[in-house]
Amino acid sequence: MAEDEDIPLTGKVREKLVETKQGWARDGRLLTGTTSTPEADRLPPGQRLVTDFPVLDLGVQPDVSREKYRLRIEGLVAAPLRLTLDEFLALPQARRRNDIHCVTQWSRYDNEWEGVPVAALLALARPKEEARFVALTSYDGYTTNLAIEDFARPENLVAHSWAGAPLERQHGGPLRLVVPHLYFWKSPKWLTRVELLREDRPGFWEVRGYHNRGDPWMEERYG
Ligand SMILES: Nc1nc2c(c(=O)[nH]1)N[C@H]1C(S)=C(S)[C@@H](COP(=O)(O)O)O[C@H]1N2
Ligand SMILES: [Mo]
Repeated sequence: MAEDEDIPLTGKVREKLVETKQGWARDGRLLTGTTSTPEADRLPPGQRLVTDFPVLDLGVQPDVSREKYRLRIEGLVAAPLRLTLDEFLALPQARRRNDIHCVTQWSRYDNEWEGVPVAALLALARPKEEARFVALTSYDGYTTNLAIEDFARPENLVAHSWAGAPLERQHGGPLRLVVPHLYFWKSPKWLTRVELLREDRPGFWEVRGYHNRGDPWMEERYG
């Protein structure tokens, strides 16, 4: 870990909201007990479609200056990266369109993202063979974790735009991860650090009762 910039959870976290969601996890709320596949059902079990774009976070939307923003890829990599926003934007850009599924039951179809594929970032950083997991940290102190296979999927982007415009701060701008095959809590907003690890390191919601992987079609809401 790079201790110089460890990011604490900011003090104004909406404790009530966290307690409520943690309670739902404890009680297994929202579970339908059915499973499906993306091929069979575009909408995962227990989800309902929305057309607006809800905002969910811990209550703090960090305002990091564009000059100070860094995206770091470190840990078990041959070539650690520490990109400024300008350096990030100078990398080859890609577009993806996908659906997002939040564990609190809303899904939103056809989101258009632009950014840099995770696979391209990993090709630059060159993970060591023993790297099995990633721990992701954001500027609000939020953390989440992924197996490297889930992180490296070709559809995943570190996105800076949504629907043709710069990603709004409330949705994670300037940079957020988008991992559309898992519940949206696995897509951190204001992403700043990707740490490649040998051992898994559960993040904010994962230690509060959420599932470690979060496949919406398997209804992996809670652990
Ligand atoms: N940094 C950060 N990223 C986060 C969160 C958060 O609290 N902080 N919440 C997660 C959750 S639970 C969801 S559903 C989505 C919501 O993204 P949105 O606000 O753009 O809809 O962001 C995820 N990424
Ligand atoms: Mo969520």
